[in-house]
Amino acid sequence: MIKGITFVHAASTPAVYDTLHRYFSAVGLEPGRAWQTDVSRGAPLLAPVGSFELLDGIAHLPAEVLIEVTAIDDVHLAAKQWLEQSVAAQDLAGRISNIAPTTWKSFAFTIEPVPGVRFAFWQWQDPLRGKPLAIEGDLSAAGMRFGIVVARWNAVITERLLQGALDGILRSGGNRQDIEIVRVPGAWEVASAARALAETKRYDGIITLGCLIRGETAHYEAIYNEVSRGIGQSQQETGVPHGFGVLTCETLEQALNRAGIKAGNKGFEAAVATIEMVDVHRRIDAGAAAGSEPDRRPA
Ligand code: DLZ
Repeated sequence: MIKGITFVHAASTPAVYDTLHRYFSAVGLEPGRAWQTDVSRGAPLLAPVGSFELLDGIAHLPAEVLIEVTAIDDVHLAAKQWLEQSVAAQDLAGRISNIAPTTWKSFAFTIEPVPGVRFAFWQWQDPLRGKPLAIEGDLSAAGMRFGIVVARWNAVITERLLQGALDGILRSGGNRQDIEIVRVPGAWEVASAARALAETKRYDGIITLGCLIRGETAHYEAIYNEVSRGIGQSQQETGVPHGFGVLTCETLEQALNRAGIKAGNKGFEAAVATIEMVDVHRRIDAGAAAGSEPDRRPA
């Protein structure tokens, strides 16, 4: 399964690297996790959506890296101001173009933050073209804090769910120090601990993990109903997203299958759903705070 694509640019000198890094941060690309070895370093810069596109039959491209924007006038102004502050006046000529129509029903301008390294920013002419229709969360857990509640009952299963949840968070860019694990006796106690964690407001999302096996659990229905009701209620009343990773199975074999043996790992799935919901909440909140439509993705 393809997860992503990276367009890399090897800076010609350390100074060029630093300049480009400052430039891209200034125009709003989100810094990813930078890395450094004795001989090299890298600084990922993230955009909400990206693609690598093969082209044929195009006579002229403004640049090899095209960055789609909204409010191109503002971006142009910001880029111009950045250049004026960063480059000596006598070296400014030709470093930024005016906004002009392209061959693909758009407007674009180009900028060379470093001489010879050119980028184009562009925007569709038709403001409704590609209008995003749906709010959708990212699966990046970077900077998110999580509380995980895991039941000890049926530990052979729930420990696997926990490993799956940790795997989901860490592989999505989360940090170990941002994860609090709380162990409780059984599924019955999961909702109460989840609520206690959520009420502290120290966590962006809560992940609940447990395992009820019908054949081995007296009052299975009663326990299950209460667990799911309690977790749902905690989520609704605290406003903190709760991932639901409490298995309800007929047999131990079925539970094992859902804990990573055959049918995926429900702990992983609960963690990933929680990450997505934290981001969905953030996007909705950001839209409400700005008094405008939230950031949306093409449906
Ligand atoms: C008592 C009990 C039973 C019979 N079965 C399960 C189960 O399958 N899964 C689970 O997580 N917990 C079980 N428990 C324990 C209760 O959830 C609870 O921890 C105890 O009743 C103590 O309150």
